[in-house]
Amino acid sequence: MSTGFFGDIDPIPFEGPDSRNPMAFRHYDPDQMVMGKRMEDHLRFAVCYWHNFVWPGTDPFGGQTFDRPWFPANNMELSRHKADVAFEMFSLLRAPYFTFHDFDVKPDHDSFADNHRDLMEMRDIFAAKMQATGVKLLWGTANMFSNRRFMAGAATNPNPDVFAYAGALVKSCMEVTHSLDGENYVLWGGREGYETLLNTDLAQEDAQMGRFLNMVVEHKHKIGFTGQILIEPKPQEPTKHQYDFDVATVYGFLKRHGLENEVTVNIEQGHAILAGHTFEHEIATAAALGIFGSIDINRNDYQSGWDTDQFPNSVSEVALTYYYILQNGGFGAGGTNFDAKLRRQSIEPDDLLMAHIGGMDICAQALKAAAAMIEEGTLPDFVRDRYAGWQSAEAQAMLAGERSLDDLSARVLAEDLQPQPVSGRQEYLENIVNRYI
Ligand code: XUL
Ligand code: CO
Repeated sequence: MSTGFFGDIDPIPFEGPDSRNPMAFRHYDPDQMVMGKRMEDHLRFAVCYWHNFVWPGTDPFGGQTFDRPWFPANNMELSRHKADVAFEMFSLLRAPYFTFHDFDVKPDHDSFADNHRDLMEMRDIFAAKMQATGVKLLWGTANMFSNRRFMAGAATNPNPDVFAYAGALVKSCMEVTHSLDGENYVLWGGREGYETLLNTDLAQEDAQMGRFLNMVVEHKHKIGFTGQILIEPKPQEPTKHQYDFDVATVYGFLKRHGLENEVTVNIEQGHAILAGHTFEHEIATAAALGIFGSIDINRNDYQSGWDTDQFPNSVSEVALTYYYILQNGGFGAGGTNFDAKLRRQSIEPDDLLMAHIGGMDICAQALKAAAAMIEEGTLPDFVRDRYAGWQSAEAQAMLAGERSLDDLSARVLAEDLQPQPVSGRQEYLENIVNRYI
């Protein structure tokens, strides 16, 4: 039954590239086969709860701009109405998945028991709506950064009682995720970081965060949750120095605490930009380290140094995103989550729909471009050929630890080795990419 929030509207149809209908997909055709797999199964789109149904349009200089019938959602009746509209939007967009924090879906209370009771009620409501609509849960997560109890961190808080509270909250949220057949559980280190070293013990906070994540993994196995545990890196904001700075930093943390085979990463484009990386750098790094998990596809503005969470709108950027994801075998349990929000002047209900339609179309177009690059083969072949020398017996012996610096020195002298530079052909390769955009 329609809530009426979006007016009288049908699920968004696919009309093809020539369509001028703003309420139609031009590239996202869920059933279209790409490299032997349905587009929907490649992209695994998820729509997030928080930016669409919770964020009121505030910025540092101004308050609410969105006028939603469920605001302020400080009671269960409004929260239930919010859920009705949320599932209506997921269905209209034909998005196979959604994502949420506990905090997004119910009123916030001081008492853990009150929060838990409301979360359980929403879990049951979600279960019924998921059954009715076929929408699935890509990941759940706990908000451990909005309430002031978490202002000095959750797992890394100097107060052990906050650590305990955070542990209890992750237990609830992971169990809810598990009972809704969620395919992943995310931990974004919202306030796991610091503002000033003058009040911070780095070694102590690292030990706390390592133990906390080990407890999360232990609990996952205890309850039989088979989804991925994902860490979402971000270099700063809200804290000045976030501990999960980027993929490489997270990998070091996982290694240090014995978790590199248990935890993978949810990489967000905007966070990569804040870290001074490209998105594809972060994806390729995670793939190389064996910890690629999932993505948040929202981008940042390149001029402003904060997290603007905009919908993707550049095919050339996103084509490289999917190129490296496809090269790594595609998503397993992960997917493409729109952790993206409207600009605060986009106040109409259909702005929410058009933002996602545009973002999904950009991703679909980018996926097709990436698949074409792989199928044509020049780019992957070039990289393979560039390293072909490493297939020789001598090179393999160097790599396998069978040679010392003395051995290398002896051979370089004996053979009078004078290696010759070879062109990296960057412009040629960039021209090939542009053929597919
Ligand atoms: C914050 C962010 C979060 C996580 C989930 O920058 O990206 O929304 O994705 O907590
Ligand atoms: Co995110």
